[in-house]
Amino acid sequence: MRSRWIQGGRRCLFGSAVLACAIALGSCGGSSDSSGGAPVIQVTERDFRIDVSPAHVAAGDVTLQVRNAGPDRHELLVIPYAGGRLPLSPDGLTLDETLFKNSEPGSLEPAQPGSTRRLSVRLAPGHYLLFCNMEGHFMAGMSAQLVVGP
Ligand SMILES: [Cu+2]
Repeated sequence: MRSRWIQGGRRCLFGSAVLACAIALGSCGGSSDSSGGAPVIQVTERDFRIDVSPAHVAAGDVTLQVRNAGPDRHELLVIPYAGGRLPLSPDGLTLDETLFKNSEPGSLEPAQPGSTRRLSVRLAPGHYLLFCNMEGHFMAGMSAQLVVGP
């Protein structure tokens, strides 16, 4: 399932395939944001996981459409991620946000279950981590990777 979405996202990057792809897959990441033409990535948060579709996108302006499927409140942070373990705060329940405060392309404050919000970010090529940093949520599994190509 996951590889099918990744393939679909890749096909959407090329010219005339965009329309066919959008029709075939509906919520394909190649579909354009009506306001600015940036590709839209569907991000679904729930207790306790995050799904990102597609998980690959071209560098540049990207719109994250973030749905909180609940049942808890969730926030979203986007940070560059080179892999490996991320440092915890002294409380032991969250990641230490002071370490990536200046490199964070974007974030959303906690939102109610059932809500859908949009976050516009400009992403350089690389790997990114999307996660919720409310107490215990990252450790419980609320993170997902997004790969941004050149
Ligand atoms: Cu959360």
